[in-house]
Amino acid sequence: MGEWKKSSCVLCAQNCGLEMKVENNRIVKVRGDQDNPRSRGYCCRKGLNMAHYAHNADRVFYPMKKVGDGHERISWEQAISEISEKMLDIREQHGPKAFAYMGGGGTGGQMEVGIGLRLLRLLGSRYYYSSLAQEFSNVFWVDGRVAGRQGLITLPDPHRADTVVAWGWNGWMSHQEPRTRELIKEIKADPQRRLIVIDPRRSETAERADIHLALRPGTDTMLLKAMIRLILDHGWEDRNFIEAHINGWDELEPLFEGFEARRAVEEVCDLDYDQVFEATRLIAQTKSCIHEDLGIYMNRNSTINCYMLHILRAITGRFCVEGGQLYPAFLYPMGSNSDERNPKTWRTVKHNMFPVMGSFPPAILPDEILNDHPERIRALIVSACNPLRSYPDTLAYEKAFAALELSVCIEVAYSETARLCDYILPCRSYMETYDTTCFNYSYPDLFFQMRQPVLEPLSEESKEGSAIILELAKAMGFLPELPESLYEAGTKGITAHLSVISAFMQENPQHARIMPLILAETLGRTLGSVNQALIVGLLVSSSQAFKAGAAAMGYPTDFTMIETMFDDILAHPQGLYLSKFQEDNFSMLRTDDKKLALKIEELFTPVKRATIESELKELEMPEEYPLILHAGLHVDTVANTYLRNPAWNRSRRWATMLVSEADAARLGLADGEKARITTRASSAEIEVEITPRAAEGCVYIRHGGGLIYDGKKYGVNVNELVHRTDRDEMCTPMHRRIPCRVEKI
Ligand SMILES: Nc1nc2c(c(=O)[nH]1)N[C@H]1C(S)=C(S)[C@@H](COP(=O)(O)OP(=O)(O)OC[C@H]3O[C@@H](n4cnc5c(=O)[nH]c(N)nc54)[C@H](O)[C@@H]3O)O[C@H]1N2
Ligand SMILES: Nc1nc2c(c(=O)[nH]1)N[C@H]1C(S)=C(S)[C@@H](COP(=O)(O)OP(=O)(O)OC[C@H]3O[C@@H](n4cnc5c(=O)[nH]c(N)nc54)[C@H](O)[C@@H]3O)O[C@H]1N2
Ligand code: SF4
Ligand SMILES: [Mo]
Repeated sequence: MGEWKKSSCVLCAQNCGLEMKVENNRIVKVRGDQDNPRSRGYCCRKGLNMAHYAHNADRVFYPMKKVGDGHERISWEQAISEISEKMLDIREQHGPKAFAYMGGGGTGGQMEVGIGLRLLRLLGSRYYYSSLAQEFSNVFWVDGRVAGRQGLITLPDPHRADTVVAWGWNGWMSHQEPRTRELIKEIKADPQRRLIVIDPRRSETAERADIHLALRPGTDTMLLKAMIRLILDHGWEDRNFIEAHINGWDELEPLFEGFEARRAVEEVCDLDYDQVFEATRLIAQTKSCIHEDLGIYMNRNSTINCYMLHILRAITGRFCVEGGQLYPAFLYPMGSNSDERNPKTWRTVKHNMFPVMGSFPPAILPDEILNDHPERIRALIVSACNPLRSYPDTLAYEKAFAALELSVCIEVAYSETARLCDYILPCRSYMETYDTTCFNYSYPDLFFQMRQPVLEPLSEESKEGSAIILELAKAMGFLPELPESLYEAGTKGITAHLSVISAFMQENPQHARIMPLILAETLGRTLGSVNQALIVGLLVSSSQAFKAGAAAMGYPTDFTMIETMFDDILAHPQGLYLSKFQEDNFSMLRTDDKKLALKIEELFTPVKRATIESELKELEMPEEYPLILHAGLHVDTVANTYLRNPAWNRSRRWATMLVSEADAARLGLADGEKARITTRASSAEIEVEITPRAAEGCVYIRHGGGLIYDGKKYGVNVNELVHRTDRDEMCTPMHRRIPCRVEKI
């Protein structure tokens, strides 16, 4: 009984290939898919628990409208007409700046966000908020400067490296690389390869390291400066690489002049100098790569730390080379280019904040709603994210949602966010749709997987997220009446359809802006899936580099390429390689001279100013809040907020706060007892877990707690403990350094 179907995991950005056994439209078994060429059978316990995502008591099955404290079922006609009327009304009265769109994509699928952003632009707004801007703004901003354009992100290539540095990254638990646990095991087994972990605590990854630099929390800036100084002092830099590929090195070098590396390492970072020396030598003199993650991104000095990480890689010649740091090939970029130096770039009305890679930071959204500026945000569409648990300062978010004139949530679940929204629109889950993500990074090969549905929609009333956006756009009059020929063309195949559409667009150039809507409406109807039509659109609008690489893989070079490729995609539910980029990795750069533009003048002063003395002073914790709360470990008992049913962790101890033995002794806390934690935002009672996994001076609460499942709340929502002012200059919340105090109850 039952049928095994190929799919992929949607619970983190690795999107491992999965096979699922389906009986009576229920997922009953899951295993890693050996045929997926990227993940090759790899799968973690989250993926194995996919049934909890697809089937659970919180699924929403029909449109709902808020009435009193709850929601009532309404029809699609009522939902779409009321929402679109209200939106047009708000635009009429307050103008386009009143609108924001949030999320729309994530680790499961991203076809909705393309069309969602189109709708936002048609409304006249650019206020897009997403999770990317609470983790990556700093690094994406630096990446944009170095590569000449935002949207060009760069990533390490650890599978082909001999020395892998995990810097503020707990890969054993969080993955974030293909087949991470296999990677770590392979390094361990190979005497030629090394894993260096830079993390204040003995994480699950640190436990498996050849070298663990357990630095004092928040002292990465000093360690980076020291490493760069050591490299220059010992002539370990790659002068040929610097000459050929770095722009502005002469002005950068003085930033590190006279820096006392040994003193910084010993007095600020609390590290052993010889160990740091050896780690630095390995980074400089072996085929090394560095994977930094939230320990850096959501922490103090994130922008200059990301900057110095790039400097470190560049001077050791590890950029754009195999096993180093690569600009990955892509079919579509993760975000757009938004340069804050351009006066046309939108800013927020309250904080005058700019977007990075097209996305505004969620940490300031409550303030952008809760103010009396005539152009404040009044209407919000939220989709595929759960700000009431994922974004900082839940209490501020609750107030902000209550102040909105219109809130719409496109969801599969009656989430904490959906509960506060005026309208909930039910979408099909990622197990019921065709979709894809841009996360399958590598260079030069471009892997692509269009996930295919493994389940029939659990509710006949649910729609693809992208189809819901299309409905709203149509109801607001953004789609003109289209000739019947456009609808009919698709029945003769994709090639025929594209040629009819292209003729139509030539005659009607004024419709260029709504091209994705036209494709979604017409080809989407023929294919029976808006997402599929949008994927065809991505292939059409792909870059020359992608197309040249596809031709090299044997795809036809004429206009039949798209249909041939799409057929191939459909025939490979396990995913396939679509393109092999032909030029070297430096060709991905968008700087005029194709060099790394490492000279970022705005960062010179902050880098110079970070001295041993200034850092020692700034590292001191306020008297009232002497401890550091690490607000949100991404360990294997959390899958962001996707797995709502706590049953998936039944046998595990997950709703605790990790405390070191030394701190527990000082505070008089025993394992298993409840303690009170207090921050600037709020306070909570939580069970103490005494563990060697906690660094002294820090306490840790796992991310994704406080979900209300089937009417009951489980665990502590760590974002209630984060104040929205706990953020940096890019408005990234400092979730890895929230000042707190802990008391025995
Ligand atoms: N199992 C599981 N995996 C996940 C997720 C999940 O929910 N569950 N979520 C996914 C998502 S969206 C993301 S973004 C990733 C996040 O993946 P990670 O970034 O690996 O996750 P964290 O748990 O934040 O680990 C950060 C590490 O930084 C360390 N750290 C804290 N302070 C400092 C410091 O001052 N300096 C340094 N050098 N290190 C420090 C912490 O001790 C911790 O071990 O995980 C992804 N994978
Ligand atoms: N304090 C603190 N906060 C954090 C973090 C932290 O470490 N500490 N980590 C942050 C990080 S790194 C990230 S990436 C964010 C993630 O935060 P979010 O971007 O909010 O992502 P998820 O928590 O995964 O929420 C996904 C939502 O999408 C819904 N959903 C599932 N399938 C579908 C679908 O097919 N369509 C639609 N429309 N919706 C669907 C789910 O029910 C869920 O409500 O959280 C961040 N928040
Ligand atoms: S590593 Fe990520 S994508 Fe792979 S099975 Fe685990 S949660 Fe899913
Ligand atoms: Mo994330």
